Amino acid sequence: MKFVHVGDLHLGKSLGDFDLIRDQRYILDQIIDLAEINGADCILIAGDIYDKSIPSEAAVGLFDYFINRLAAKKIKVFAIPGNHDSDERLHFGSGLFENSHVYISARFDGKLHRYELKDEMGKINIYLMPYIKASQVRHFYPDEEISTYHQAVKTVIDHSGIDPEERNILVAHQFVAGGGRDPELAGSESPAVLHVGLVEQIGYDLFEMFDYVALGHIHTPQKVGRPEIRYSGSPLKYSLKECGRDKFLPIITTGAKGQVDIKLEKLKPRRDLRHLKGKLRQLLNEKNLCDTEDYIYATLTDEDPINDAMRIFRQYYPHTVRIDYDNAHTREMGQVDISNAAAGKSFEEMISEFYEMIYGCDISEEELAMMKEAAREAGVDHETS
Ligand SMILES: [Mn+2]
Repeated sequence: MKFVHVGDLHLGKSLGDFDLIRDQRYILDQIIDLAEINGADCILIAGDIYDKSIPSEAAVGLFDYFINRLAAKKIKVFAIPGNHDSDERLHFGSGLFENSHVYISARFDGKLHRYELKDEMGKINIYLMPYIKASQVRHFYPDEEISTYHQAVKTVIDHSGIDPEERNILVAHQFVAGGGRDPELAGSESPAVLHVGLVEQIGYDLFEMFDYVALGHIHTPQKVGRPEIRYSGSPLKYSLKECGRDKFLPIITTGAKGQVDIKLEKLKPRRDLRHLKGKLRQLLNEKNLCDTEDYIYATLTDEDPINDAMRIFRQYYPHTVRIDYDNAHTREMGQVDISNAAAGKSFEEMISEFYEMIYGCDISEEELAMMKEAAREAGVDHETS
């Protein structure tokens, strides 16, 4: 049987000022084409279907378009929500969709939902694990020892009656680490993922009984521990840090138990995201002006800030997302060690020093009072720090 694996679609997302909905439609069409060319029977969608828990009309319309096209081509859909999705909203209509072989397991009810498929070699089980938090699992298993995400996921797997002798596939949206190494982040995952990663970390050894694990959550395509446990990565570059890194669609072919072949098809975006670095004059030089329709992140090395740089740049590269500088001034700023900047300092000291560093003069009483008020509103407890 053949599967394609996607995740972290983040439908409705934008990049700087640019709405990506047309780029997303373009890449979904390409995914459908590749699925068809490769003779895929199913698509596994590993969460973060939408960028927001209340998705835009355009985002909902696009997902509707996607699953309709897949259903029309008789490609079965297996989908779960990620941490960006609303379980309840994604649950809507899912009972009816099953008539069209669109299986969305959106609500966590303590066990993995299992869907059974058949091919010439017998049955193959697809298990769907919606994004879960340890607290949700504790609710269903009050007597189990669950203090980590690893224990939470282990508890759910242990209670799902999985036969390790059968062919099993899992779709999940969690932070899985392999062989003592953290997965490589793309920078566009939500801040919660970046900071809570260690707490949420699940060892890949929990997935031994699965022939393939289709993961979502991390936006950089990569395997975790073994080739059959894999993050497809997001289909588009959603962070400026991803310039120069390609995106792939894994095509998975299953044979007998334990036999899995994985091929990676490169995805080609409607507009790439490129990083340009140099002096403004050089970057706008005619011979550099290729693929001007791409999304551009430019780092200018001019020593003096250029008035209206964005407006000038967009005349040549209309989809410039961001401009920053790398020159003597920014390097000097960069040498300030911010990791220790807050150590042992009061909020007032920290803000005053920062102000002086940026503006080269003392902060006024009035400005300091405003900063304190802003910190209080933001819930920063500066009395104790
Ligand atoms: Mn995501």
